Amino acid sequence: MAYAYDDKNIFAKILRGEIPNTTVLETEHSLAFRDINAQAPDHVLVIPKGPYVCFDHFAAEASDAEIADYTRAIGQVVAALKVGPGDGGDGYRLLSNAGKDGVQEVPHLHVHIVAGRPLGRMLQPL
Ligand code: DGP
Repeated sequence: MAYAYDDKNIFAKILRGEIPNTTVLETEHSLAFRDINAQAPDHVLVIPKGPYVCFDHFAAEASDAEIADYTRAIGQVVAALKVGPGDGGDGYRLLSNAGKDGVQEVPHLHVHIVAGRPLGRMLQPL
C-alpha cells in the first residue's frame, strides 16, 4: 500500500484552523463537524486529526490509540445526535468514500454520519 497525504486538502485546512467549521465533537485524535453540503437534517463528518487519506490507510498505519479514539468519537456523535436505534432513534447511515470509484472528493479520511430522514437503499442497482 502506498498513500501520499496532501496537506493542502480542505480538511487539513480545517484542522489547522484556516477554515471555519461547525464542530460537533473534538477529542484528542478526532474532529467531527457538520457537512457544508448536508444531504439530510443531520450530516456530520468525522475525521482523524492524523494524516490519513482513507480508511484502509488509517487501518494500516494509525496507532491503536488513534483507532480507538476515532471509533469512540463516531459513537459519541451518534449518541449526541440521538439517532441510534438503541437509544430510540430512527437510525443513521455511516459511510466512507475512497478513491475514484468511491467518489472521494476530499483526500483526508472522513466518515459521513447521515440521519434525520429515511435514507432509502444504500446503492442503486446496476
Ligand atoms: P466525499 O465525497 O466523501 O469526499 O465528501 C466530501 C464532503 O465534504 C462533501 O459532502 C462536502 C464536504 N465538504 C467539502 N468542503 C467542505 C468544507 O469546507 N467544510 C465542510 N464542513 N464540509 C465540506
